Amino acid sequence: MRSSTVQLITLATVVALVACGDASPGAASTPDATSATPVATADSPTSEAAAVAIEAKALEWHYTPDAWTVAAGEAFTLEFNNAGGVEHDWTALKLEEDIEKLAEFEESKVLLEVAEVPSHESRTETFTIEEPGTYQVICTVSGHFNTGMAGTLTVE
Ligand SMILES: [Cu+2]
Repeated sequence: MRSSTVQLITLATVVALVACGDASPGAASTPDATSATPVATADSPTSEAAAVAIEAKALEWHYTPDAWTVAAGEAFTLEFNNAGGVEHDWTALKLEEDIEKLAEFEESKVLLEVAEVPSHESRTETFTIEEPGTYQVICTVSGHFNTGMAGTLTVE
């Protein structure tokens, strides 16, 4: 008698555990999935929109536009489109390294560049600038800066 009672209790416990085990995942996953889905959907567009794109078009002898603004410490892509008839580049100089004429230019002053883009070609590159400030942008091809091929990149 005693042993069969123990067996019944044990069996009942196992059935209860199995029943709980079956019920728990179903009961728990349904509300979790419902509440988690909107959160994940809201997060995804925000993180994907982080890369900022700016454009620069080169003509003789200027950039269009000739002023750009990006956020400090955040990656941005620059699409540089040479719509002109000769080679151009887009070179941002380091802070405090602004020049007045091309003769003052040295490679050591270059912060970043999209170099040597042939006529009617485009380049897209991704950069990140950590330090806020106003950076001078110039075309380093001989004679171009002196005829006004320059712009301003603001990092804020
Ligand atoms: Cu140029």
